[in-house]
Amino acid sequence: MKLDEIKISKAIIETYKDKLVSALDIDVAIVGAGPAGMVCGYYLARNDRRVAIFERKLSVGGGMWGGGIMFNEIVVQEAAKRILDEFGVRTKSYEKGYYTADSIEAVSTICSRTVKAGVRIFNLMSVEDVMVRKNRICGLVLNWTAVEIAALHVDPISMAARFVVDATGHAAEVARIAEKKSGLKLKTKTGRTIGEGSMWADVGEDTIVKNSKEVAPGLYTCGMCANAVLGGPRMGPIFGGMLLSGEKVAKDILQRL
Ligand code: 48F
Repeated sequence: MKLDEIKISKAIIETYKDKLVSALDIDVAIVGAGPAGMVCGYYLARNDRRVAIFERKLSVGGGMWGGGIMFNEIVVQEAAKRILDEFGVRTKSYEKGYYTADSIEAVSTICSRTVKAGVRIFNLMSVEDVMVRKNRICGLVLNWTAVEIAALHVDPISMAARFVVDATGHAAEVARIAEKKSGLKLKTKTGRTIGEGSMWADVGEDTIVKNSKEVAPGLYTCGMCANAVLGGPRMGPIFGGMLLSGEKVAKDILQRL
């Protein structure tokens, strides 16, 4: 059989078009395919919810690939090891309560299991705005990252979701957009994003799970974003809190769907 370039092109365009159209009205839209966003999506999809993740970059994985200072190993604590076990990421015991994992294995395995659970991940797409109806976040406004980088004057498209999860890491981009543009008061001490504090792994890891919650009607914080929005220390290359946060947000949303 001779291969036909036009057929190859049509196959990509038509299949992608169907995938994108089917993600325009779903249960949960997650912004950011870092570890927290992917784990959150995995648990939702495992429970048959319709989930999509929109990721700005070409690659998924956020800050996990680089371990600490580009030494590609991550650390997880006892409380979160069971999540890596569930995904099939191999760990090594370092000292009592401290486990390491190869960050390349961790990202690739979490991503693979997340996609196979049914989550559609759209890379190269940036979230530039939210949709708000009746004082509730109910969707996202999307554009190609290439458009964003080139600062082209090209209008975005919109999608609807019953819940939106901000898993954009330190930047807390969706919560900041909501704060600036939606007129909604965030459920924080000040009604606004508080910002993250200096490194303190022990407190940060604990706080992040508590801070993973609904911060405006329809909008949840997840992963590092939770401490950036509600206030809490950063924690560096220990990733248990990210995994536990993703799991918690998924559980909370499942109770409401
Ligand atoms: O930063 P990231 O890995 O967030 P996380 O899952 O994990 C945090 C850790 O990596 C690390 C840490 C551990 O102690 O503190 O920083 O909370 O992943 C966030 C992803 O969101 C994407 C970004 O490219 C990254 O892959 N992202 C950020 N803003 C947008 C976005 C946006 N507006 N639209 C789409 N994707």
